[in-house]
Amino acid sequence: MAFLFPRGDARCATPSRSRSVSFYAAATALFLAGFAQNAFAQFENVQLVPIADINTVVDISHAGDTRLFFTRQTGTVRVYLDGGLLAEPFLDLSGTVNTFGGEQGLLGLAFHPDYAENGFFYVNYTDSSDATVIARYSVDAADPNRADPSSGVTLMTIPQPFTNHNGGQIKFGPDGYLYIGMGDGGSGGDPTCRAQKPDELLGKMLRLDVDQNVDTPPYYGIPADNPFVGNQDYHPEIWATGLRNPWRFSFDRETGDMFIGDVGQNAREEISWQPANSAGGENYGWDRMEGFACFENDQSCPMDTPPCDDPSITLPIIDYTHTSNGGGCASVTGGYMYRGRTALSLVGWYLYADYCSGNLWAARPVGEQWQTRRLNDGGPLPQLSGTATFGEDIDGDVYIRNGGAIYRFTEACPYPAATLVPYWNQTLTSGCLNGFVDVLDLVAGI
Ligand SMILES: [Ca+2]
Ligand SMILES: [Ca+2]
Repeated sequence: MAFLFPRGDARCATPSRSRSVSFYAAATALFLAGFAQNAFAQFENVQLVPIADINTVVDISHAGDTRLFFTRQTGTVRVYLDGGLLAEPFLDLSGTVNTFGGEQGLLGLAFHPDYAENGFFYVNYTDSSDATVIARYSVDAADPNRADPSSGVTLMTIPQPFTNHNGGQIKFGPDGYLYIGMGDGGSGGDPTCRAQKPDELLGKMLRLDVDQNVDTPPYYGIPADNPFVGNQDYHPEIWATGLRNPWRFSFDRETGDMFIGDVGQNAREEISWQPANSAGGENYGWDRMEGFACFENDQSCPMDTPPCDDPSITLPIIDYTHTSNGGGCASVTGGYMYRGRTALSLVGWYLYADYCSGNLWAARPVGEQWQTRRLNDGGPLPQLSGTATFGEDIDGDVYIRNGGAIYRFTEACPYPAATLVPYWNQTLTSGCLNGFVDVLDLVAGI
């Protein structure tokens, strides 16, 4: 390290202080270089910490405060507060939802961006006629941990020809509009090409303005800039087309970009992506395409449906084959672009999983491509099971349902300062911010 010391430098009015500053600045720079080089390459300290035992959870959401809301497919919403589950459900729709089919039930929950003021939240469920229902409820005026069960109003009822492929996620985008992920109506291979038909709400991403008609049916309006407004062939609610069964979509809380996990047929599972400045109208390809591959030339599709690989089709950013996933059952579960604080080496990586295999991946853009990495192919995380959903809290920390429990992504932090001393000028193998701060403190304090 001798080169770091400005010995004999006559220009230094206070050599000792100058030496000290130079030395530690250089040391810090060396440390930062090592940190920057490996912060995104090393996940071995990432952990999944269980926070609650609760089964059948298919959605995890927050209401703009520190509570988490666990939506159970069987019809109830439970509140997670101060490290525990409240005994009484926030909402109980178990007498309303139909859960006979494996993909039916209470599937989605979204709180209005102004929930603290208006108390509105929205649910997506399948009813006794197998239809998808989008409904609005209000919080109990006297109890913030209970909904008013009599407050429900229905925005949309969308018939479903089969019991599978109901989509189910609803989320408010950064634009304040409510997005609804609709599956293609089910069976297999989209038998009547619903996902490509402009007069079908199935197989689409929908976008509603719930601040129109607040007090009168249908309790929503059409955003003026929805892409097909004025086109008589299309339902005006349609934002994007060509989805098979969007099982969990999300918005990057930093950029506003949208990620859609779209469940495939027999060969490929995919993640689609939409930039925050999208004007809508994307065609995600189903059922001309399954992921990056051609699927079928369904003659029941409209005449102007683009062929496989047509430039007008928006290809996914990621797909994986069922074979690579272990064969047999495969079903992607879309997650979140990680922007949290408890597992900092994951920041900037999009998390997703496969429900069947329990495989878990992180992905990030590298140039025009997306680099993907398994997080549980021998480490750092265990093989999962029943990964039905991810969720994000008010701070951006990310959760996952694994079987009958909810887990938080975290990292083994902080390192004891003594552990870091031998490595202060070497490459660290963790992106742990607490460790990082400890070392800076350590360096500054020498
Ligand atoms: Ca078809
Ligand atoms: Ca697609």
